[in-house]
Amino acid sequence: MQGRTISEDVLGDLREHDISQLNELDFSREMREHGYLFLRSVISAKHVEQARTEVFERLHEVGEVETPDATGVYTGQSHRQETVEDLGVFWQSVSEGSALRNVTHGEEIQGVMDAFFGEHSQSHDYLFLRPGVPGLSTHLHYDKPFFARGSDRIVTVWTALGEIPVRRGPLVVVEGSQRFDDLLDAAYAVDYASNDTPLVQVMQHPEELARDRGTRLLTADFMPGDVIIFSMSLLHGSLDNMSKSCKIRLSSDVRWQPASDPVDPRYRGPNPLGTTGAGYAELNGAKPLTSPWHTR
Ligand SMILES: O=C(O)CCC(=O)C(=O)O
Repeated sequence: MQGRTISEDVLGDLREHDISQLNELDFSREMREHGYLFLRSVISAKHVEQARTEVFERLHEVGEVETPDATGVYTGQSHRQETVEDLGVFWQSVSEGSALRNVTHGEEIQGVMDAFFGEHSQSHDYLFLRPGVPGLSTHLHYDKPFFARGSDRIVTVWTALGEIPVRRGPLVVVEGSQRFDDLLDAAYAVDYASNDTPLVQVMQHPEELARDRGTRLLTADFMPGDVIIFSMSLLHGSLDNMSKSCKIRLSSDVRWQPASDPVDPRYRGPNPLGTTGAGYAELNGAKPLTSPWHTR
């Protein structure tokens, strides 16, 4: 993680449930005690394959993946800057592909989220699609208060768009971090209205943080269509993508909330503004893919 091997003693497995157990789960207890709910096989493998193919076809057009299919092998180069007129418009069109939306906003996830909230739920239209190239990872951070301006019942839904074994840099959560009041207070104190770029990431190395707080970093070998629903108050990030075959790790994350709560208008509508007002152009995915240690 962030270039360092994590010792086995601070790594743990996410508690997992199968989608068939949905009706027996006590969602509020799971969220209170663990801050997340990890569900296997929420989205059918066929739908995930269709979404992967759709995304990687678009990345193939701009020279970033080797083949126009679901494989997702990074070429080590990009012609995106020269090929597309507007990077934000390009990324919005990739993020709004119908097969992708069928996974991230379709009936399968809608049913799970309605059950989770015990009432009709709705999602942000704005979608974070993350093609993680080898060598890259996401630093630890809380999603609160970033997305919590509309509803305080909002959660993140993170979906594995393909196999994401531990070597390929899946999501990591810090066990018990929904009770780290000092870090949560610091996250709340971030001034998003300021002109300075706010520091939302926790810069201490994840292994040291886990040791200092007597806790563990939890992850899993994710399979296509596995979903983790987590609280805005759970510290999370990802492992580094260490794929030797240059496979891109593809995932999405979208915020969901009860439909009866107000929705933050920045993330809704046909052309959502996003956090800064730049729409899809503000996302990391909108930048041409580059890897710090591409070796092919
Ligand atoms: O997938 C990742 O690397 C990070 C995901 C994340 O930060 C989120 O879902 O809020």
